[in-house]
Order: sequence, then C-alpha cells, then structure tokens
Amino acid sequence: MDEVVSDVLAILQDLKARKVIDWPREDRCDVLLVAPPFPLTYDIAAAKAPEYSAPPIGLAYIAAFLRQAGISVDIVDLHVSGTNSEEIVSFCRRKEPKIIGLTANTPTYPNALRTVLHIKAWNPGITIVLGGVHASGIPQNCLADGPFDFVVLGEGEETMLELCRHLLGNEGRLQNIRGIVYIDSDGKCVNTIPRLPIADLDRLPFPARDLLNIQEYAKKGAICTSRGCPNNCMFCSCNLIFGRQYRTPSVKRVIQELVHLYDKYGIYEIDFNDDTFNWNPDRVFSLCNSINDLKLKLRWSCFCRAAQMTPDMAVLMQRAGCGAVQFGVESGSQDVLKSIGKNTGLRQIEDAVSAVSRAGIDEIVCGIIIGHPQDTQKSVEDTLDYAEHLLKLGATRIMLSLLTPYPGTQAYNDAERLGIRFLSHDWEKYIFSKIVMETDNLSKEKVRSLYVNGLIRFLKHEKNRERIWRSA
Ligand code: B12
Ligand code: SF4
Repeated sequence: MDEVVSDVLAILQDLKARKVIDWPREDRCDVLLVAPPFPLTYDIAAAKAPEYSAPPIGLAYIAAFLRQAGISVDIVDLHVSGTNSEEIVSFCRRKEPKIIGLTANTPTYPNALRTVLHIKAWNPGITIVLGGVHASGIPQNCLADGPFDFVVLGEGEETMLELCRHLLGNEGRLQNIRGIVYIDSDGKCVNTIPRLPIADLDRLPFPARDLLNIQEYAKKGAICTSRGCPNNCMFCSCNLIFGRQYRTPSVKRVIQELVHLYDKYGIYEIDFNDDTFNWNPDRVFSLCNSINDLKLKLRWSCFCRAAQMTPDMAVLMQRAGCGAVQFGVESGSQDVLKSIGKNTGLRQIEDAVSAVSRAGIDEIVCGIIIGHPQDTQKSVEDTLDYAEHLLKLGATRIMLSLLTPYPGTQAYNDAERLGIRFLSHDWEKYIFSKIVMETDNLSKEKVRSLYVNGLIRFLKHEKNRERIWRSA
C-alpha cells in the first residue's frame, strides 16, 4: 500500500514540476513547526491524560509571528496525533516545507531527534531548526547529535523570523542574527550575540491556535500573561527561556486574548502558564478587577509565589474565577530553601496557603522536591511533615517530585561542586519521578524509599478528597 501511495505521490510531484497541475497553496507551507510525541516513559495513553494534554503554545506563538510577516507556516503536534515520530514524513510530503522547526523540552528531546532523523532520511537537504528549553540549555550537545542545523536560544519569535528571512530570502547575514547557535562551514560552532528579551509583548500576535486542533486538548485554554521570573532557583529552567526580567503585556491585551478565546473557541477554562503569575501584585489586582468589571465568566488556574500572596489578592482572584493555585514550596527546611535560592520563608508559605484556602479557591497544589544537594534524611522527613502541615492549613494536593538537574540549570552546570552525581543521562527519564542522580547525603536507595513513603502518605490524603486537579 505504501508503495502505491509513494508512486502516486511521485507522479503528482512530476506533474507539478512540469506545471501540469498545481496543488492548492494553503496545503503547502514554507515552515512546518513540529511538536514531538511524548516519550514512552509516560503512560502509553499519555496523549489522552489530561495533565499532559496541553497545546504547544510556544510553537503557536512562533507560527503567528511568522504568519504576520507573510511567511506561510503550519504546525503539527505528533503527540496528539499518536506516538509515532515516523508520521512526520507524510506531513512533510504534503506540506513540502523548506524549513522545519522543532520544539523540545528535556524528556521529549530524544523523540525530537528521532523525528528529525526520519525527516532527514526523506530529504537530507531540508533545514532543521531546534528551539525550546532543552536546546537552550545545551545547544552544542544538540548540534553534536547531528541532524539539527540551527538552535534558537530562548524566546524564539524574533530570532526565528530573522532566521527564516535569511534562509528563505537570503536576507541579512547569518552571523548577525542574535540568539542562534550553528556549525559553520569550517566546522566551528558559532554562538551569536544573545538576543534581548521582547520588551513590548503587546506587539506579539495571539498564538496561532487555529493551526492546532485545539479542541483535542484537555487544557485547551493555555495562555501566558507574563514572561520571565526574577528569581533564580537552582533547579529551574524557566530563565533559559524568558530570562529574569519580568515582562507583561498590558491588561487590556490579556483581556482581549481571553475574550478571543471565548468568542472564537468557546474556551472559558484557562490555564495561566506564567512562571510566576503574581510577581507584580498591582497587575494581579488590575487584571482581576478588569475580569470582574467586564463580568467575564472564567475558571482559571495559575502558578503563584507564596511571598507575593496576600489575603486581599487571594479574595480578588477567587472572585475573578481562580479555581486553582499552585505554589512551588520545594522544601520544608528553611536552610534547604536558602541553599536552593528560593528566597521564601516557611512562614510566608503557610500564610499564603491559609490565605488562598480562606478565600475559597478550590485547589491549592504545593510542589515539593526531594533530593536537593543539602537535603539529608532528616530534612526530607521534616519536609514531608511540613507538607502534611500545609494540608491541614488547606492545601488540597502535595505534588512530590525528585530533584532533576535539567540541562542549563545551576543544578546541572554546577553539579560537581554541589555534590550531585548523575546516574543517568537518558533524557526520557527526566520527568521528576525517576531517579537520575544521587548525593553524598542521599543515595538512590534512600531517595527511593523516602519518595515512595511520601507518595503513599499523600495519596492516602488525596483519596479522602474528591477533588481532581484541573481535569474536569
Ligand atoms: C505549562 C507548563 C506545562 C504544562 C503544559 C506544557 C505545554 N505543552 O505547554 C504541562 C502541565 C502539560 C507540563 C508538563 C511538563 N512539564 Co512543564 N512547564 C510548563 C510551563 C510552566 C509553561 C510552558 C509554556 O506555556 N511556556 C510558554 C511558551 C510560549 O514558551 P515555550 O514553549 O518555551 O516557547 C518559547 C521558546 O522556548 C521558544 N521555542 C520553543 N519551541 C521552539 C521551536 C522553535 C523552532 C523555535 C525557533 C523556538 C521555540 O520560542 C517560544 C516563544 O518565545 C514551563 C515553564 C516555562 N517558562 O516554559 C514548564 C516547563 C516547560 N515544564 C517542565 C517540565 C519538567 C515538565 C514535565 C517534564 C513535568 C513532568 N513531571 O512530567 C512535563 C513534560 C510534558 C511533556 N512531555 O512535554 C520544565 C522543562 C525543563 C526541561 N528542561 O525540560 C519547565 C521549563 C519548568 C521548569 N521549572 O523547569 N508543563
Ligand atoms: S522555580 Fe519558580 S520562582 Fe524559582 S526561578 Fe523557577 S519560576 Fe522562578
């Protein structure tokens, strides 16, 4: 059957080359953006699991920016279309792109690589650009893997546009495009000058959700109302993407996007994907007041910093439709919090959880990490006790993770000094629930038993509650 299909395609290609027929313009694109499938370390049914079913909003931003500049572009999310990275070739045959742009975080990187190997086997001449957090952490390693031609570092809209203009229309010089890494004709790795973050986020068009089958995702309403986080927690990769400068579009622009989501897609359940939604309290007040004044009926979730949370803020957020808040608590030991650069006090965390609970926000998720370099058996046990205490204060779920030193983070770059010993560089295992490292204080066996004990302890608690995190 495959042979018949490729014969027919070959005949069609030939007729097209001789201008006997022309394929409709909208089926072709110059740039095809691809999200790889999740690794099989996730449940085979991960494609349908609500907690992982989210649109690749980064690619949708890039697509909208390119399209606005007149470049034809499409997106394919191989994750929702199944788990087979070979499928990409049939898309490429149809779309005939000149440039393929892939996104990857660390666990999806191996599948991004597999996907590209299929593409290059089909067409060795096609240009492949890799973006996203993994490549931003270790660009040289990704290029050394072979099939990628360029890595785009961090925030990708402007860089990808300049790169596409250069590749498609020979505009500008490659060396002058900020924020890219590539191997030049002498085999030298070139790392161009870093790109400055986009100052005016109102300039960005809304993500091109029309290029995604948005209704297929459980978390259809993903939206970013800010970029960047001024903190520098040693395990976190966020700064690799949007940097440490906290930037926001205007409240008016955010409201327009919320209205657009409802008018165009009927979406009113929103996940604010911001790294730190409440970094600027004035903005939170202003946004929530606008939602309330306009009587927008929304139900939303966000990631907040405990240190910035106040009772007034929590009440206003609840009135504006906030149904779930997640705090990165990380540890119940003040010394460990200090050592990881968290800049939050235990008292602030307790006050924040109590305030959000009293305000009547249904879901309060507290993220805890086990295995920090300074962690000992005692500090982890204290942390588990502390998490139990937070449940008593109103937290509804403890999300327990293992420290995972993602490429480009301080935990990764300074691993030796911090006493981190890598046990695996199988990136598919970098999902917070597999042991990929150990320290002098905590062997992998010790970490495993503490982690399992913690899971059992909190599972029991969750079972007693009938709330399910954002998955309705
Ligand atoms: C919301 C979120 C989720 C959601 C939705 C994910 C999604 N599909 O968007 C859910 C809950 C599903 C999720 C799951 C996970 N997540 Co998550 N998530 C986030 C969060 C908070 C926001 C993501 C987002 O919307 N970003 C906004 C968009 C616009 O940014 P972006 O996608 O990075 O795209 C920009 C650039 O990276 C670049 N770019 C990206 N791709 C490309 C491609 C090309 C060609 C170009 C040129 C540029 C480019 O340009 C874009 C626009 O500027 C980030 C933190 C963060 N700041 O990114 C963590 C983050 C991405 N998640 C992380 C992790 C670890 C996970 C999980 C592994 C957790 C787990 N235990 O399973 C899973 C992985 C799921 C998977 N297989 O992909 C880590 C990734 C670290 C790493 N090195 O891999 C992050 C960075 C958090 C952190 N603190 O470190 N996540
Ligand atoms: S963990 Fe949270 S507060 Fe710390 S750097 Fe990352 S996004 Fe910012």
